[in-house]
Amino acid sequence: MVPISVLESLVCSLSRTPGAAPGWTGSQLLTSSVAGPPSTKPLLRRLCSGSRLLLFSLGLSLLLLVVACVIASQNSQLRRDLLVLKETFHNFTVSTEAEVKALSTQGGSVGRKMKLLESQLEKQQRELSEDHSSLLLHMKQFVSDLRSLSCQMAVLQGNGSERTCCPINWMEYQDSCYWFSSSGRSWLESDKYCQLENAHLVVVTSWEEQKFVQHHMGPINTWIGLTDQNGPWRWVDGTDYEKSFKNWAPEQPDDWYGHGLGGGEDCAHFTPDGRWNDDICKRPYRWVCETELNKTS
Ligand SMILES: [Ca+2]
Ligand SMILES: [Ca+2]
Repeated sequence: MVPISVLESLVCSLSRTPGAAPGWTGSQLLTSSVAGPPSTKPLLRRLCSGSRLLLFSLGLSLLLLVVACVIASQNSQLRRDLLVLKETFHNFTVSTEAEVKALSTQGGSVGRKMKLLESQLEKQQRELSEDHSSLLLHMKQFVSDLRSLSCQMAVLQGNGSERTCCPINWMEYQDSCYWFSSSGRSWLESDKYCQLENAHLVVVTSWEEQKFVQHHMGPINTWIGLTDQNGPWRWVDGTDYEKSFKNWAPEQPDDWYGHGLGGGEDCAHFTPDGRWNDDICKRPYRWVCETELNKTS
């Protein structure tokens, strides 16, 4: 395929022959050739020159055709390469998405396992901490028992004239020793039990002592060493009732006769909320014994 502009330029080249004056047309050339013998040679030259140009233009056209074919071929190859590239990219994208999904799934699984391990670890740490606390408590108790035992030995060797430590299974608090019953007896039997232990029913003389006893007995009726069986209210160890700590429940003591069991109410006890009430002394309530340290027993 030869562009029209190329052909036009070829024709123009034909019209411009060597030796011809600028501005001559083809018809002038023909007229000049048929005019006489002197112009035969230039005409042949012109003809020869025209054939070369024609061959040249044909060759050029062929070359352009070849170039066009090569370009078309390369274009086709490029399109095929592009298609292959697109397909490869598509495959790559699909496989990458699949891998990302697989990684995400694996990541979730690993995260769940990590959380499980963390919770197990926390549980074990808690258990270990509880065991440690329990062990410390037992150690403290063991040391306390040992001290108490050695103290008891010293008391026995020295005829027990002075109490410097609490008996085994008694609890020490602010210069006193306490023993908490786990069964119920009447007030009189409870008082007798404590006396046999060289102690007395607990005498509560402060809010701290009230809370201590309450804490170790729990919410349950508990006899204390306060009675008005033989006159006015008195503490069993002689502590002044009028001047000392009190924690009566509202409208108590009321010496109530309404129970119909004979008599009123002459013995004091902790009610489940810790406040005091007077009740019939023969009720089987739990009790607490107390003995003071560093005191001749
Ligand atoms: Ca006391
Ligand atoms: Ca009462």
